[in-house]
Amino acid sequence: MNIGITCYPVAGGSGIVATELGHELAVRGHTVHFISYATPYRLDRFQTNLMYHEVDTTSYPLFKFPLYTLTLASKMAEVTRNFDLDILHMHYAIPHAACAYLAKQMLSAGNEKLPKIITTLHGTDITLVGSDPSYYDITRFSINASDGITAVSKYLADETREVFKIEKEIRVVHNFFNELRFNPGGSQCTKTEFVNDNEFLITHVSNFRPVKRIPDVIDIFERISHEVPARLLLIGEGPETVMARRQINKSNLSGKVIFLGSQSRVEAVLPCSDLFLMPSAEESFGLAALEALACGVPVIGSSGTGLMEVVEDYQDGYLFPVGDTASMAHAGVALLKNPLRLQEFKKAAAANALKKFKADKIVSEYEKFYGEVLNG
Ligand code: GMT
Repeated sequence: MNIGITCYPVAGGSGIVATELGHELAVRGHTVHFISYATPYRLDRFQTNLMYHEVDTTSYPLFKFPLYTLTLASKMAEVTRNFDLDILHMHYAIPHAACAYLAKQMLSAGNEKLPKIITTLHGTDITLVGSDPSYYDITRFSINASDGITAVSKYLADETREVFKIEKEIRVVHNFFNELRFNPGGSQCTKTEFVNDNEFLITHVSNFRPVKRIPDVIDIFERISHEVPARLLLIGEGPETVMARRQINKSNLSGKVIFLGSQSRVEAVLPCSDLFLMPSAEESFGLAALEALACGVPVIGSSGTGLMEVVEDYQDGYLFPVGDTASMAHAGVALLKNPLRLQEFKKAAAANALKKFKADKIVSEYEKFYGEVLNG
C-alpha cells in the first residue's frame, strides 16, 4: 500500500506512535510518506520506502496566523496525486482530519483517484482541545467524514462516542512498542550513573504539560524519599518545567532530582529505573508508561484513565484516583521495601507489555483495518 501519514512532529505520544507505525509499515514493504511541517521527532532511521514531505508555512503580513491547515491540505492532495496514495492516515484529529477531508475534496473536484482517510484519535484531541466549544463542531464533522476511525484505547473510544455522539465504528487499536528497542536488557547506561548503590531510581517521562500533574510527580517522590533512599529522574521538557524546578528547590530536593531534558532514546535509560510515575489528570493510553513497563519498570499512575488498559493493577503497578498522591507514594514505598515483590512486578511488567502491546501484533491490527477500509 502507499500510505500518507500526518502527525505533529514534536515530542509527544501521538507523533511517536505515528512515526513508529510508519517505520514498521515500511519494514513490512509498504511505501510511507510523512507529511508535516517538520521532520517527525522519532523519524531517525533511513528506509528507502519511507519519505518525508515538508509543508510550507509561508507567511504574509495580511495573515495574522500562519495558514498551515491550507498548505497542509494542499500538500496532502499533491502527495496523494504524485505518489498514488491509497490511504491518508491522520494522527490527532485537529486539524489533520479536516485537512485530509479538504485534500480529498480537491482531488474529487479534479476527478482524481481518492484516498481513504483514516483518523486515529490520541487523547487530548478529544478530551481537552476537541471538546472545547470553538473546536467541537469541526472535530465532530471531520471524525464523521473519515472513512475509518481508530482510538488508542477503549477508554478514549467510549469518551469520543459520548462527547461527540459518534455512531460510526471506532476501532480500538492500542499503542505499541518495538521489543528490540524497549526491553529490560536494553540499557545503555548503568544505574550507578544516576544513583548510589543503596538508592532507588524513580522516573517520570512526559512533555511537562499541566495534564501530567508534575506537582504530583514531585509530591509522590518527596513522600517516597522520606521512607526509602531514592532519586527522581525527570525526562522531557514543557510548560511546567519552570514550576517543577521551583517546587524542587522549595522542597530542598534539588540534590535528589536529575533533569535530563528532552531525550529521543528513553529506552537507553528506562531499564535502570525501579519505578515509573504517571499521575496524570487525563491519559487516553499512556505510551510513556507502556515504554517503561516494556523495559521492566512497574508503573504508579491514575485510575479512571486509559492507563487501566495498560497497567495490570497489583501485578505490574498500582493505580489510584487522580490526585491521591498519598496512596501512590504509600504503594511505591511498600513495593520498593519488598525486594521479592519488586522483582515479580518488574518481570510481570515486561511480560504483560510483550503479551499485549508488541509492535508486530498491533501493526497487524492497523494493516487489517487499512484493508477493511480500502475494501469497505
Ligand atoms: O500526552 C500528551 O500530552 C501527548 C499526547 C499527544 O497527542 O501527543 O499524548 C496522547 O497520545 C498518546 C499516544 O496515543 C497517548 O499515549 C497519551 O495517553 C495521550 N495523552 C493524553 O491523553 C493526555
